[in-house]
Amino acid sequence: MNTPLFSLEGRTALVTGSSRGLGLAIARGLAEAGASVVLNGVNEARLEETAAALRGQGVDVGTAAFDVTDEAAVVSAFERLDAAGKEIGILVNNAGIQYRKPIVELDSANWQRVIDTNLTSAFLVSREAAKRMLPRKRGKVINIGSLMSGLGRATVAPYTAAKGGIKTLTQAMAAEWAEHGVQANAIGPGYMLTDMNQALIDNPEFDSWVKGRTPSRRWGKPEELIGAAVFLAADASNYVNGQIIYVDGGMSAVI
Ligand code: GCO
Ligand code: CA
Repeated sequence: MNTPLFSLEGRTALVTGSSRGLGLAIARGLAEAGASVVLNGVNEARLEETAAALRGQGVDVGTAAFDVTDEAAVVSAFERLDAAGKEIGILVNNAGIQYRKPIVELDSANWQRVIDTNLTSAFLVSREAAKRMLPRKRGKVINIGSLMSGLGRATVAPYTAAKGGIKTLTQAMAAEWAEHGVQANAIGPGYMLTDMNQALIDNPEFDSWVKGRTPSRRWGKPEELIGAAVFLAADASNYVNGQIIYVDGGMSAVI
């Protein structure tokens, strides 16, 4: 096979949590590189709205509404994709939530909810995807980590624990799947301009902390993740396994 290094032509990509935010930007970017994209979210109406808007712009998209934390729902979503003849060759585990509370005020239900949505979901969805990729000897799993995959910050303990887990889960996936031609890697976004971060963006103190600590002196734009996503989804990264690529304006490079 002689595919151009960065082309995703002929590949189908599933991006979890892609009705908005980073997932939507990544989905659009993968489609621009040639992939047929399957959007995912729990809110079916919002998902269809996003899909319709993208189709209006000529983007090749389908949808698969399911809850990434619900094991039975994940399993049956993949069975429906099989029945529809959709072979997921690229999986982006992007779905995530935030819940900010100091540890001593944090209840276990919210701890668990953040761990389930940001970490267990990547295990569940990747397991179903990999069962299908491994026999084909080809596939790409891209987990969305965070600066918090390697660092802590006050008030986001469950998110930090989940994103740290994403980094080492990615390494575990690489350990098991690389020999079968399936690459698992992660992207670690820095502080990005998303709805999830709106409260932080609107807080002048936090905003100047981010700009002061980030060598690029600004927040990242969701579309700035596309380059890393396309690289990790394409043949260009076929010997890259278990890595996390930080796209953070340099924040993780400095103290
Ligand atoms: C928050 C979090 C994140 C950050 C991210 C940076 O409080 O919401 O810190 O959303 O943007 O962890 O990588
Ligand atoms: Ca195409």
